[in-house]
Amino acid sequence: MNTNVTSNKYVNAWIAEMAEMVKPSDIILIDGSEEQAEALRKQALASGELIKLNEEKLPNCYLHRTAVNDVARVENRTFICTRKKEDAGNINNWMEPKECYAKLSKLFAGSYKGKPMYVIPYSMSVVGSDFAKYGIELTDSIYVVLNMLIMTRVGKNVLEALGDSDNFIKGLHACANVDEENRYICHFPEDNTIWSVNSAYGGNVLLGKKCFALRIASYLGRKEGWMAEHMLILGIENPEGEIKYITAAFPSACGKTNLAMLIPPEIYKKKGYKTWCVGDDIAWLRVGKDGRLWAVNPENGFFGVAPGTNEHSNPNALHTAMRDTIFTNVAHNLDDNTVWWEGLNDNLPTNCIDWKGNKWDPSKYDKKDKTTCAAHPNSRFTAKATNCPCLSDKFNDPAGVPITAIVFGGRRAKTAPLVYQSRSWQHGVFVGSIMASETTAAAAGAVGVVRRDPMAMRPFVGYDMGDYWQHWLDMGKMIANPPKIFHVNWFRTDENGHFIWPGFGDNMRVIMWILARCAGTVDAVDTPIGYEPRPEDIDLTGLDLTIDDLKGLLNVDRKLWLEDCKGIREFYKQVGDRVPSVLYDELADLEKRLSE
Ligand code: OXD
Ligand code: MN
Repeated sequence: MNTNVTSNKYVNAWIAEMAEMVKPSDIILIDGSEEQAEALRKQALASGELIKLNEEKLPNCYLHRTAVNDVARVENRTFICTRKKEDAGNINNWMEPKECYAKLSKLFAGSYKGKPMYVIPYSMSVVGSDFAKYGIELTDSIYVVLNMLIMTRVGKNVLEALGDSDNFIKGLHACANVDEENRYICHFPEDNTIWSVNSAYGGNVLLGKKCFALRIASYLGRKEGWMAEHMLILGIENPEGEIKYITAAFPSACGKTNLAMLIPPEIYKKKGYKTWCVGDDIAWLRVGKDGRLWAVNPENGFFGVAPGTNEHSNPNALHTAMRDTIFTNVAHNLDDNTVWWEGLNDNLPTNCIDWKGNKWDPSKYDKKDKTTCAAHPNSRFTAKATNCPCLSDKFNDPAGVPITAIVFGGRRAKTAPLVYQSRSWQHGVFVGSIMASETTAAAAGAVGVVRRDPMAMRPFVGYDMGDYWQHWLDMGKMIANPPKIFHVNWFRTDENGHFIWPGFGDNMRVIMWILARCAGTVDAVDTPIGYEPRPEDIDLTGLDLTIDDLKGLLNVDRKLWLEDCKGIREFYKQVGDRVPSVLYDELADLEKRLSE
């Protein structure tokens, strides 16, 4: 078998070594051409791996179903394998690298038997740009190849840009038996290596995304003086044509994709405001020569959650996914060979196959019982960024976009107000470090379980969390003109457990205050937790909300906050002895202000 499929000796030697272990029938280089992609799609259709959807209604769209035991990221089986345990930190799972390689080698051994090895050269960010980092993923799955072709920039030009360098991320993936008990997603940041075995679900196997662009990249960012963050990037254009960009970090399932593609409410649309999506999940950030922080979205597509996406919540995402898309684990509407998911519309399909591949009976569907869903709650669309109607024209700009504000957020029923501004970069880092989200019992009025998710990066930091916070603090010193840092919470509930704030496009009203603060054109109220808007400074025109409702949304309940501080202290202790002391100082200051 010819293992010399590239002209780079390091790449070829590594492919040969991996092929020796996984024993493929053949080795195929993915060149990024449409002809090759089309041939692979045909093959996947023939094997049943993909189902072709209605060409008129959903041109070039396909449906795929994963194994029923393989539908989401698996944090308990995700490992950071640094030589020293303390470098992975207390929040990550750790395995000693040699032990991990040995253990996984057994699972990989012979796992490609009868199948070719696909070699995917890909770039995160625009090929050749200052931000760009290259990876090669080896996989036995056509589904992975076709998803990577959408999610990253794939092709021979990546190999040309890599040249004869050994500076690339080596990703090895095998579906193997999709065995849950032997599923491992392992990262070796000191070796530029990712090994993923026994899964075929996107977040575990599209190695450019969470594995590389967040876990490995966060490690590289610390070493090289930049940042890899779990953030959307959004541009707001004012009637004069000036565009300000913000990034926002929310935990998974808190509406990042919706905010990234938001449509302005009428009051702003009429005035001529527009919004532009640069990214919906990941931002890489570097200090520019001008002393500002610049961001790119290193991805090339969206791997969005389908359920809940509809004409109201996110029309832009819906339109993006109407062509050239791979749907995973959604329902298959046999009447017109299209797709359906809970929350798409109220027309429950009567002739439909559910995500498990079984006939679905809509009369048995119970909204409160996820097991009766036609589409899996974590079903996805993999869609091209360039099909997004509101894609920013800076999407492919190698320089990225300058960031005016960084927004953190979570899902809190009572504690966090609608919005507040941090007092400084250091205080902003503190605000990010104490981020938390509650499990969604909120709808029933009960307060959910709080999960601390600093900077929305809990599952994605490729090293010790305390070191990560120190890196944020250090970056602040490198940025002459840093973005201002804010915190938002769209999810406050009333005494009946109903959301008070309308959310979705109306979140722009809050962003407008954030931008006004950054421009220095609006005052604020100094509260124990930070600066809050004066209620009259958030435009409520056209909303069914009063100034009193807004006062409620902005209220800081000192007792609840002091209680929360105890949880923060607990969490800091869990993170361990690398928590920067200035964050403890910030916590003490906060407690003092709350007690005054
Ligand atoms: C996530 C995702 O889980 O983006 O955060 O898929
Ligand atoms: Mn995400």
